[in-house]
Amino acid sequence: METKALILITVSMAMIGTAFGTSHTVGAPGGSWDLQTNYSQWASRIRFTTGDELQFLYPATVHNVVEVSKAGYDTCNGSRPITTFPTGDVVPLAATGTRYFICGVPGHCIAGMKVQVDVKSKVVRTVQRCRGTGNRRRCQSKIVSSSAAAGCIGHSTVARFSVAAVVIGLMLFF
Ligand SMILES: [Cu+2]
Repeated sequence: METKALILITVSMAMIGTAFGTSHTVGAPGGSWDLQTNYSQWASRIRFTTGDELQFLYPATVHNVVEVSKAGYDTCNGSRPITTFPTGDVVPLAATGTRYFICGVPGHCIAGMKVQVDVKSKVVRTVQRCRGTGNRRRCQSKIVSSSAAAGCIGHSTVARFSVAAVVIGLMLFF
């Protein structure tokens, strides 16, 4: 019964971990979607994973957001947009791959209003930490995404714990 509950908790936590991504405000902190921010520097500090979203904050009278191809990004040409975002823009990063965004207002992309985002797949794994031995053994499962620090527990330890958990689970079920 306890094991069933534990497995249920682990599975639901894994699902929650995958469902909720991070919202990245473009240029933040210190900047937004403007003519001052260095976006290659901004993007280089962030690991974008599937399920995340981009939020572009800007006055709609001054700027806009146009998603373009790599060619459109390189040449600052927004004439054949993939998607145009007129205002208040939240862009979900659903799939892996590179996405390119520029400001479509003449002169702004050339001046630096362009951002390239590499979306990686989100790898979620479970880390189990145990304390004590025998009847006093208490274990705690924790979901960590691949972007988070692994801490002091190595991959092989994690794998061994997972195998042990599955074996114990099967023994109790059958
Ligand atoms: Cu602009």
